[in-house]
Amino acid sequence: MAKNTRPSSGKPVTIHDQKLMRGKGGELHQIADGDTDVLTTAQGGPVADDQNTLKIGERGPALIEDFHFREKIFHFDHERIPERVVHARGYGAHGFFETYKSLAAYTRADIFQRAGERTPVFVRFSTVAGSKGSFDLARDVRGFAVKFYTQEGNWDLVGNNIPVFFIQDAIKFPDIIHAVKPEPDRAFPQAQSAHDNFWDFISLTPESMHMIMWVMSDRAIPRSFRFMQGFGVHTFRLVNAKDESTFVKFIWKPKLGMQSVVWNEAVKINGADPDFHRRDLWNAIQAGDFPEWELNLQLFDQEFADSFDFDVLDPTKIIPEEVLPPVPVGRLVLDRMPDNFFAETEQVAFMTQNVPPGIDFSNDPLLQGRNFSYLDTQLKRLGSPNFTHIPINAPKCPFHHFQQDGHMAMRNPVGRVNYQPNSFGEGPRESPERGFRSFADAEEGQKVRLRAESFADHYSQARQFFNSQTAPEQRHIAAALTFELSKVETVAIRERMVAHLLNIDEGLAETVADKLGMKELPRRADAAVPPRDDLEPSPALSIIENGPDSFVGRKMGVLVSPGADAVLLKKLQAAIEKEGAVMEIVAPKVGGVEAADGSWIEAKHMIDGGPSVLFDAVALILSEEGAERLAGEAAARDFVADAFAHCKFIAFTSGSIPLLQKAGVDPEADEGLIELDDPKAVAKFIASCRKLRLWSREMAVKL
Ligand code: HDE
Repeated sequence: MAKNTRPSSGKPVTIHDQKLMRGKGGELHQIADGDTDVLTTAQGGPVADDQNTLKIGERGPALIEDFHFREKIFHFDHERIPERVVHARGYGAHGFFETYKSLAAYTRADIFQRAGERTPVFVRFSTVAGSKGSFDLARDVRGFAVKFYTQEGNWDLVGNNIPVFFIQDAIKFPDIIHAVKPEPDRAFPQAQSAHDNFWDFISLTPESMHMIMWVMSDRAIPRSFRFMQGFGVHTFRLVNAKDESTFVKFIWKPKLGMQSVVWNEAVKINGADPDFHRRDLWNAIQAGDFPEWELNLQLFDQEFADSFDFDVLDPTKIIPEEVLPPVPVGRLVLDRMPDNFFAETEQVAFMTQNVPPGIDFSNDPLLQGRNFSYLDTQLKRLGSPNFTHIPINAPKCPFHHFQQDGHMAMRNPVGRVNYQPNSFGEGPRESPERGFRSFADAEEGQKVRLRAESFADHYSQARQFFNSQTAPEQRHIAAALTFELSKVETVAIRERMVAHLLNIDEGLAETVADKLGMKELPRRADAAVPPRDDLEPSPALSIIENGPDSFVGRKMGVLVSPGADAVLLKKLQAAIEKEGAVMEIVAPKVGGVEAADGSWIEAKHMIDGGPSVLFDAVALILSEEGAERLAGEAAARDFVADAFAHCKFIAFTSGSIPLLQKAGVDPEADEGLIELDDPKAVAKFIASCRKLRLWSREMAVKL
């Protein structure tokens, strides 16, 4: 029956066999048989009408017999799986790991035997506290989980961008996570640690103080995944063919160097582009700028471990790089986005217990607990013990076992024999030579629930971390603590926190107490062992000290107006591209502007949609008339004022001065403002941008 109907957009069309296609303007039009595949049900049956439910008469009730409708809605109703209980918001990419040289002396793991060998990997970055739909720039730890598809099975290095953790024993994990997540009665705040429950727990848990210093530092607001370090956190073991063990800590170092944003910027990015980190990774990989990290190992033996006051099994401690220099052993390159987010990034199942022969666990009580949790959680999320049948989780090496059946079994073993030993000579057999052998460490003792004395020092490394930061970084830590504690309503919690800070740095404690408006300092918290004040600062812990001195991989936002200087713009663009950076144009209208020479400048953003927080540096290429007009727009004034307040480098044409002035920025305020008045100025500007931020401005803007 032919019928007149009105699709959601476009003109009414007459639909016969429902072969419709959306045109460029969004309109639906009929297409001939053979142009595309025929739509089918999941059972493969061709579908004749996907627009109308089966009814009795045009205006009548729907029929339960409509199997296509029922299948479609049934499937839709079941599209969601439980989000991860932690690290729910994440973003993944494919790539490879390339081994630099054989590590056979330390490990028999196949992945580390041959120089130049490439192993496929899947990496998922994440935040911890927020739900799946939360924003990217939360102040939070970032997950850095790597699945290596090795020739001896999957190895999952499930790490974070911070090398220590809040707690020393896995039994406290539900508590810390309950405390940081939205409070259970009111269901807020989302993706924030700035609330009473979190700080209540922390203030009662001195072992978290080292981690707190990291989480309050700029590490917790990274510029993007591409500019973060990653850490395995725990001490692991490498075991060689002679069954000799070496302790190891894993560190990922980004080739582009580290970079973070400032808090005021993070808050604004979350509004302007909640997917800022996702988009950054997507854009970089799609543009062929493949992000890269080097895997570094800190290798040590028992004697070296015994030389410290702290325990290398304690995940709240680091071994400073200056004490034990990390050795680069390979590189990780991410070069392909998943074809489908759900199938790959959402369904990927990382598990700390996935280790190949030659890599083994230590007794770190957090790691031991994780080895239970990760398998358990996959069953809840993916709903079947056959989650390894999902392609993203399946090994890429040959595998043979007798596991069978269960929900969604797709790879049941074939043949008669599904057990061993068997006398039919069929099926796989264990291999004492090739198989995983646990390192035969000698263990004995009483069954106890005790925390070792060697885990008792909670403050010394927190102090060392703080002392290793540059002045701006220390200011950021103080500001973050003040902000977070200002959101805590219970005064006693604020005081307990300041009491802990007194054991870390008195100046820090005093600043925070003062900014919180405390009338007097609380009594210093009791420490289980006296904090040490003789630990050497570790410059490797500072982001700023280890700046890249390069603008490679960064993004420049250029604000243009009608009458802009197109020649200058081209010169700037060439210099940015030569530097290996990206330029995006912001204009009053997204359609672009006409330049002074009559050429057309295409824009990527309109000014309201392209605030300067999305860029690492900005340039204003405005005609005087254009600048005067933009000076009347709040979004344009914010563009300039924010770039200045966030200590970014700003280049400008003389015509742009009216906008600078209206935004409250003196064009001669400091060396971070560079007038593009002569041909050499472009090169000078790019050279300045390599410093990324002009931190000396920060005190003047009092952000
Ligand atoms: Fe996790 N963690 N975790 N964690 N973790 C999970 O596993 C857990 C810890 C980390 O992108 C869960 O598949 C316990 C430290 C990352 O899919 C769960 C303890 C470190 C990811 C789990 C910890 C991590 C997770 C939730 C305390 C850094 C995301 C979903 C002993 C070294 C992986 C899932 C991805 C995810 C348990 C502590 C890193 C519930 C019990 C320390 C990067 O199994």
